[in-house]
Amino acid sequence: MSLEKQLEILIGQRYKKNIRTCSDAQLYDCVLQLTKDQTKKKPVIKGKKKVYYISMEFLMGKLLSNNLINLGIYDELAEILKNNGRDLAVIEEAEPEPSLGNGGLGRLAACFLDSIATLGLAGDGIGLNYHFGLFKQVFRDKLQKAEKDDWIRKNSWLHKTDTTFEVCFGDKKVTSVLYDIDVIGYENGRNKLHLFDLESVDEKLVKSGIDFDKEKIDKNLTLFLYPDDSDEAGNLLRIYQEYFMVSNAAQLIIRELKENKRSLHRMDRYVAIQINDTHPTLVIPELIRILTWEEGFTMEDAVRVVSRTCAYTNHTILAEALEKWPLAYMEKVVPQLVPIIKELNARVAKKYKDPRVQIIDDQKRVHMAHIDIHYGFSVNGVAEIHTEILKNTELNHFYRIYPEKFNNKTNGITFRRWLLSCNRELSALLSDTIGDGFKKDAGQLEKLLKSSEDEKVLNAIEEIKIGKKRELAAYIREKEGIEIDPDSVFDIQIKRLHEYKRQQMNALYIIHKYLEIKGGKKPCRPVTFIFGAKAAPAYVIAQDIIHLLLVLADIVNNDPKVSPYMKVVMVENYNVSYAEKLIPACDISEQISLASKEASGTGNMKFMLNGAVTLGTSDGANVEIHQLVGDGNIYIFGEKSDAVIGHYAKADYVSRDYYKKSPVIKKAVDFIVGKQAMKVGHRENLERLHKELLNKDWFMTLLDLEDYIRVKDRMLSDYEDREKWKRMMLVNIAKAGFFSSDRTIREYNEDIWKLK
Ligand code: 26Q
Repeated sequence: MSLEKQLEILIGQRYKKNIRTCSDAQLYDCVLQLTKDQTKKKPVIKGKKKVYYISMEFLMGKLLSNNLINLGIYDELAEILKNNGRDLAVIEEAEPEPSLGNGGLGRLAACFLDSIATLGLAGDGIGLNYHFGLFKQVFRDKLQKAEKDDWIRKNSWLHKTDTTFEVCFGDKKVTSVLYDIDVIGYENGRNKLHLFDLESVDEKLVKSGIDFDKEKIDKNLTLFLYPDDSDEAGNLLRIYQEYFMVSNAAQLIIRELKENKRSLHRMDRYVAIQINDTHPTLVIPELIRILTWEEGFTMEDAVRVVSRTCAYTNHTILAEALEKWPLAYMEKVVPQLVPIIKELNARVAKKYKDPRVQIIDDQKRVHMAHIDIHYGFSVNGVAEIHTEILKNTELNHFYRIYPEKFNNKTNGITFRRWLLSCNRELSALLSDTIGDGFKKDAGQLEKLLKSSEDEKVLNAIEEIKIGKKRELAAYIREKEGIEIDPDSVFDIQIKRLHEYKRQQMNALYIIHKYLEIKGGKKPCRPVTFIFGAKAAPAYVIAQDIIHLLLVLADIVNNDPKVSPYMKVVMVENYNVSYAEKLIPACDISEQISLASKEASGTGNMKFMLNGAVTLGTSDGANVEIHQLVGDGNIYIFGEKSDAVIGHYAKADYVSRDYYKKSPVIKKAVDFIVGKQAMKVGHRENLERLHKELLNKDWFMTLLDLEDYIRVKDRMLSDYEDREKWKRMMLVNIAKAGFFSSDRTIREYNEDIWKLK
């Protein structure tokens, strides 16, 4: 039966209407069902060995387009809808975005699931089904407010299974329910994302905003994702969540092994467990507990086989973000794991005297990463420079013990979402120019280099960019109520708000430009500065930086002398769906973290793939982008990571010195507490931020500010050399193939999982 007929039948049965007459929501509902029916026809990927990717976060984004593309029916369905006067892009808007991640780490997990299935590898994700996910961001009075994000619908990609497990905590026992989402490989079979939920969860516990009763673990455990990206203090609920996830994971994995009649003694032959940052670390002691207590293993045997099964990925160098929990918390939440953890600690202590490698430190805190490194077989960083820093500084004392465990796996992104789906125009141009091969083998994008002098191709790339900028301008007009000029340069910084990512440095550049224009120095072309960022609700300075950006938007956009030359937009509730609209429209990709602090970054790769040029520091994957495109196709500025690490070691960075020395810096910084800003902003937030920049500036904003201004100005003037710029766009697209997550996953499989 044709796809069209199937859809007509569904709409008729459910709504007694047809494709033309049903509402957008009804059409979405039936297209969702149709896609799920098609998915069921795909075989579940099987293999002798399977990887379980355990993660507290899976930032999947909307699934409709991606699934249709991977099923190979996107074009057909789009055509059917079009012939009936409907638009697939409009229908897609009806899909809520599952908000099950904070940022990079969660989005990476989603890209990895796509690539694992696409490569035909047997591999499932395991995580939690947070009812309200990460908070929804709204701006009130130029401040971020957090609201609950009620994303779950009656009909969705979630499939409720009949799998349930018991999970025991120190003071209570709860029951889990498993929901599955199918993960479809591109022209391949399917795997599963397993999301565990709490049977007794109670949504009514949420009062206003995101406040809820933190004590009632048996009702609140899966209500929210911990709204943190790397430096806030943890709490008990987080440990309850972590153990709930890994206890379910361990039970599921062991059940599947037994179903397949595999010997648990050789678990490592059939299973690889990838631990996504330290959050799922407790799976190690939990598996050891089950094997020794319930399966009759000796401690020796259990430790050996679990250590050969588990592998750990580190995603951050920020010392304050490494999880260490008081042993007392463990005693309360998971007393059954405490003897195991103590035994693991004792074994380490017997062999190694260095206090820096102990699992339990002298303040009785349990270091999660240390469990992973001692009792896993692989430790990987997520970009070359990141792995080098781990080996040479942060984890050097471990590297000396286990050099063979350390390896690098530079991050990647799925091209299905970040090119084929979000930029169909560019994707079509590439097909016309270099053939379809790049869709399965991203390395083939390099073929585009042959066209680097071809006017037709270069102009087509530029035209596509202009089209995407127009689309974004229309979207921003509708969503944010701000008019932006598609002919201006689009300069975009979108990522979680964190001081080390230095949105505040970009803000200082904006102030500097504003003051220049006020002083009569007009830029040759207007610039639109676009930001998107959520800040952890408890992260005070991050909230202040958001406030500053909203204050600047108000001042700049409402100044008739300046606004023809520049605009500032801080988009509300930045998420994956917004990223899919912003990234194809970008000219300048802001990747300006303090060197050594951004483990990799993945937005940088998405921008490059869509023809934006990077303005960045020598940090994370920027370093590899630089190596690939060469000096002439990227703008690098700022101190290098060695120098920065040196500043920390010598404690010799004094931000006030930079402020005193440079009138440009001083003027920009003082604008934050000047009359104009105070008039439209809040004194408390602005003064606190000003003080922070002058007295602390832990992430060295002022260190790189002058160089940033210099290089960004050069970049803007180069933008006027359209021939040069178009070639830069082309080279960036052509060289982006390396950053396909298919390549990353192939490496994980060859070096770590060894599935086939
Ligand atoms: C820690 C303790 C308690 C509660 C929560 C947390 C927590 C939560 C989220 C710690 C870290 C995260 C998220 C980290 C993250 O997103 N890291 C990013 O990972 C990307 C994928 O590898 C990299 O590209 C980014 O550079 C890195 O910042």
